[in-house]
Amino acid sequence: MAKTALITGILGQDGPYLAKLLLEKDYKVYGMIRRYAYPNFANLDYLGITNNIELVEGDLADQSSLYNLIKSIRPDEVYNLAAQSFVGSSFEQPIFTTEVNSLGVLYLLEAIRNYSPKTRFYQASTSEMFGLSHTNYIQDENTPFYPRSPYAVSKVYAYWITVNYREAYGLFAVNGILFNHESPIRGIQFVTRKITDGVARIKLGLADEIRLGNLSAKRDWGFAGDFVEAMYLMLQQEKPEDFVIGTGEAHSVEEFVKTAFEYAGIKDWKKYIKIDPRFMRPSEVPYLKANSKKAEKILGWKPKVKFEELVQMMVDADLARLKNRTKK
Ligand code: NAP
Ligand code: F7E
Repeated sequence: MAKTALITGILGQDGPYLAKLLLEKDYKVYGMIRRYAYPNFANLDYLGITNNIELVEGDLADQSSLYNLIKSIRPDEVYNLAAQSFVGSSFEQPIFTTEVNSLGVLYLLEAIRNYSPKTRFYQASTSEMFGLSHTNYIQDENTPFYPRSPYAVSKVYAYWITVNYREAYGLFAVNGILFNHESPIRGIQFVTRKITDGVARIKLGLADEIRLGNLSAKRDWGFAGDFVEAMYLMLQQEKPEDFVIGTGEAHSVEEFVKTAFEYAGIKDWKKYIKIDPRFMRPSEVPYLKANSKKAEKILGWKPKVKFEELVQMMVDADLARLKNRTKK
């Protein structure tokens, strides 16, 4: 019998990549979407899988919708990818962020505990939980958390409630502590996509600047398509365990900007960058770099796409998307 999986956050970046992977493995995939007047299927369309997913309605802020879904589907696996995932907005909307990212996870775990305790559960945890915790400037599963935003704090709660339901009730519930991962379908407000979209617009004569905040922050940027394989592998293990997933390389925002402009053939890139205080954060995470040795050893997981290749893939996709536009 084909396995069934319920993916929350199916319209975001990771949902479509994970769904594609599971469909290739013959899963029946349910994708949870919120109630919207105009849902946006662009990311599922981009990967050509919109018609292969059974869309079901639910909201992480609505406990009853989650109970009903778990009760009726009783999936083999739940991948909880839904979140208010933008760190910047979490300073503007801390309560909403916490309701969705923290309580939403508890609602899902309670639904599984009560109605489908054999369901395996994946929680989308994040390197943001490490924040200022710079043990040796590289973070692994034993690095203490020091969250620096309402988003990161909300995810620390979600991390521990997942661990607690595993230990208290014996659920197969795990945390993937994923470092930044990007792709051509990355949300446009995240810095990588904002840069590649901006570079493509400048190259095509559609814009003349990119406004950015802190250029010195360093991140461990990988490719979303590689990272969803790790999510899948975590739920196929004999034992439920948490894993750090990243590339082991850190680059600054400035390096990302320079690489993207140079790839597009623009050398004097500095003149197109304007520093705008609106994009600075009240408390910043300056440096993140993953040690994924545990994942390599136990899951056999390693990233395939390197930093330069990722930047190029994203610039190419934005150039292709924008090439027929004209300046307004
Ligand atoms: P994303 O593109 O922002 O997608 C998140 C999805 O969650 C969106 O499609 C959104 O739905 C949905 N959502 C938000 N609030 C919801 C609610 N109340 N009920 C149901 N759905 C809701 O995020 P992503 O980059 O794919 O990341 C996936 C997950 O991994 C997130 O939990 C994120 O926090 C975490 N994470 C991401 C990274 C990364 O670098 N990408 C790294 C570590 C962890 P709408 O489309 O309806 O708005
Ligand atoms: O910022 C700096 C910004 O918003 C990266 C989410 O997926 O990954 C993501 O969170 C860095 C920060 O990602 C701008 O201050 C400079 O230092 O692309 P970002 P993030 O905050 O790292 C983690 C792992 C998640 O879990 C999150 O869900 O870039 N930066 N100038 C800027 N950032 C943005 N967005 N916009 C700027 O103009």
